[in-house]
Amino acid sequence: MAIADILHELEHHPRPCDKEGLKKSIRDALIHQAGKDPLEATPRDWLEAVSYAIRERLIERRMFTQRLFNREHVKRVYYLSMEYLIGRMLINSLLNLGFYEACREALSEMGVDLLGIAELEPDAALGNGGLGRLAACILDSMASQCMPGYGYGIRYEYGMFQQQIENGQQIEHPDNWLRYGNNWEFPRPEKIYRVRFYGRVVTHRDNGNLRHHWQDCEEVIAMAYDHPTPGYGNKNVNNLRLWAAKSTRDFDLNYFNEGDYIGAIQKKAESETISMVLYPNDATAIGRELRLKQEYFFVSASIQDVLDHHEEMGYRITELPDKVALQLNDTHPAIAVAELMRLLLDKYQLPWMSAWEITKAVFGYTNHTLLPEALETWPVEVMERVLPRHMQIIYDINFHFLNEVRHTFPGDTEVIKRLSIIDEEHGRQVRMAHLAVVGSHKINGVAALHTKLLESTLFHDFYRLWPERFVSITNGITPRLWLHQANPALCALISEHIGRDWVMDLSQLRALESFADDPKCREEFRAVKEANKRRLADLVLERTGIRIDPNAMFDVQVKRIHEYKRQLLNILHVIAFYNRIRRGEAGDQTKRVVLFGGKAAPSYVRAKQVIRLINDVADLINHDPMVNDRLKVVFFPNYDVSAATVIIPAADLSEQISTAGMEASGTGNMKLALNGALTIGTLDGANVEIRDAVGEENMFIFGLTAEEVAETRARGYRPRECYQENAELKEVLNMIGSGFFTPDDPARYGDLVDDLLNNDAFLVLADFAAYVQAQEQVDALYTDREDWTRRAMLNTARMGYFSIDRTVQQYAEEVWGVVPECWI
Ligand code: 26W
Repeated sequence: MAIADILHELEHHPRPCDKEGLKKSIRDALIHQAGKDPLEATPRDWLEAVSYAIRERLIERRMFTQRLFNREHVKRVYYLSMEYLIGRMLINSLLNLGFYEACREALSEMGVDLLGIAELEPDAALGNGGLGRLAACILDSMASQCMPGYGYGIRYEYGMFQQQIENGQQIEHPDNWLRYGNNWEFPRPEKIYRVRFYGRVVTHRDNGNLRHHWQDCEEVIAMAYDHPTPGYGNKNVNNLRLWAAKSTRDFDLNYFNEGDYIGAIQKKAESETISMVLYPNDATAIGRELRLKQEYFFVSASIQDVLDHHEEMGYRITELPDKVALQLNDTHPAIAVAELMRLLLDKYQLPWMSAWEITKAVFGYTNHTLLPEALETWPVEVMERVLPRHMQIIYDINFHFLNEVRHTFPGDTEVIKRLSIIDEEHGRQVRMAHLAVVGSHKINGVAALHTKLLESTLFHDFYRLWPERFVSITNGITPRLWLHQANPALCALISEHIGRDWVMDLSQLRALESFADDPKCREEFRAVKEANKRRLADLVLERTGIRIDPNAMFDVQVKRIHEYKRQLLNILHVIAFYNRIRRGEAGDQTKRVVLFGGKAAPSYVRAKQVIRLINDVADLINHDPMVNDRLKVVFFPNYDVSAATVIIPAADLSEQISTAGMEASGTGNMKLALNGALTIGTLDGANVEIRDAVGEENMFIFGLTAEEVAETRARGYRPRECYQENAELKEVLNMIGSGFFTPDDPARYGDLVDDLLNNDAFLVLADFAAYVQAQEQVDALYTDREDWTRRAMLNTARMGYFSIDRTVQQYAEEVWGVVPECWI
């Protein structure tokens, strides 16, 4: 009876969401949670109080959502991802919940500025780049569309490092984001699972069946932290569950009893390092044992949690595929295939074939990269030592799989070698991508071109074997963050013309097309862009001390620093443009600000060198009186989600210039085009589909296609010929190589220039001439501000397809088989 009363109370008297209700909650939280006298409260205390007030409302709705899903016995999807690049929570939660205005006024009446305190919140930067941000956009979309979707990941104590630029060079600082605590999370000390490592497998026969016992292991406890994730414009609140590593009590007792007190404490600390830090590598596999332990740690806890819930709901284990879909965000969680098999075989004692059919039916695998150095493999020796039972299972999976291959391709021994989960050629390695493909019923690329390349190159043999498993699901971005939140001025303008429904149905933006021909609307659109540019100019001044002119064209390349993304090509053009200015050949009066932002992996020497080169070039150009503000170069330090929300709405030109065939999709390209930037880009990743959507005439496409890149390489590419043939390129490379930008250290970029002339693995020189030509077209168009604005508006109007909601609907229909379940 008492419980029923509580439920009744919760249902009929939830926390009020009007201004007065919020005010009371904030005041109470300030005093009773933060423990602060309002007379002495600092802005950070107010931030703490507001987040408490909001989370009370989030958790109530979370409970209703969960009860609804349980009552309706829905099928659920669990998204397994090592990374979630979320950013700040406060404004996003308020906007999604619809409390923004009420909260702003409530605070304002207490003398507090909402946007001011929101700035104090640290970014949750539990991801590297595209893959982690995609996971965060997918969570927002699942909640907004009432999908029974759950995120699982790791609660890293330290997220993506903070980048500082010192003397032009990147310095990394630890990201201690939990320093002031985290009010958005609910620790669940009772939600704990044991995760085992090492040990050995003992086999015995039981009624003729082989049984396996994994014993003498080291154990770590995974403890859950829940992060309620509100949908937009509904009452749905989903959950992101992140696991933190804690040492076990058994573990403590064993070691303490041996009398080695200090040693015991040390071991305890070691076991807790599993969730300590995010590896900051975005495109090179990390061969460290700790990384494998991170991967298994969160996968094991998540799958135990999923199966526990399945049992609690009273379902049979054979019903798993009717109730559960598990999505692998790249291969990082691919060990999940072996872990589920282990539980089905050793715990539930299912026969091999039923266990395998269940496993394949629940998993889907998304590939995010073709780069060979990013493909994860683990030495068999390491896998055997860290996860001995899983290694046995992988061998068994491989045995059954290769029999199927032999059946399909009789007598073809080469195909066996190529397809085997074990790579025998490079010192016996487990290929995690092969495990993921073999264990999944659907495999998807993240853009049309990327999927085509998966089918024709990386996974070609798998494609021949199982063409029906391959699907293409082009990435998307959440309009809630990347338009509604990041660009309030443009939102207001859009909604004035076409209403507000575009936030949940981005295809409605198409109705803006006709406004592009209206001079008054163009004027308004331009005014919005100019205001956003002023906002960015202020931030650039604050962060770098560089003054930029909001009337200049803002040319933006923001993304991780990687050779294939070719920030180098951009800076080569900057230098060529600078030379034209010096010679009085730069033609019209277009002013440009070229802004770079992005982090280099700490061990990626060449990427760090590129950052330094950009800063060296910037330093010289920005101080050359001859340039006289025609050109400014900015390296924006510590590019993160929060910086992106200011930079992207202010961009005129979006640089998407990767070597064709190497960028799986890109999502920054979508954010920039949606916010009315014109793209200069290669036909790579989703750029191809962006071209189809916005029209080739509203973009600047240049350079070799993926096919031409492959041909050029096959023919034997000789970059030095490009240098010999192009006087402008020659001048630029000579300047860098001879120390024009670094007179105190003229040899600094000698090796970089040598590498461009002799190797140039990313075809920078091959695309240089075409890129410079495309940039001339950019300059020419920018002088016609009316036509530029018209095309910018058409970009915004035609980007609806790239909503993450469309992406998630495709996953739901083509991979997961889940349907929305909404309460009002
Ligand atoms: C194991 C080390 C490691 C870590 C992360 C290797 C590879 C990765 C990711 C696959 C890198 C990544 O973020 N990939 C990006 O994923 C985005 C979302 O699908 C795409 O838009 C980008 O094109 C792709 O580079």
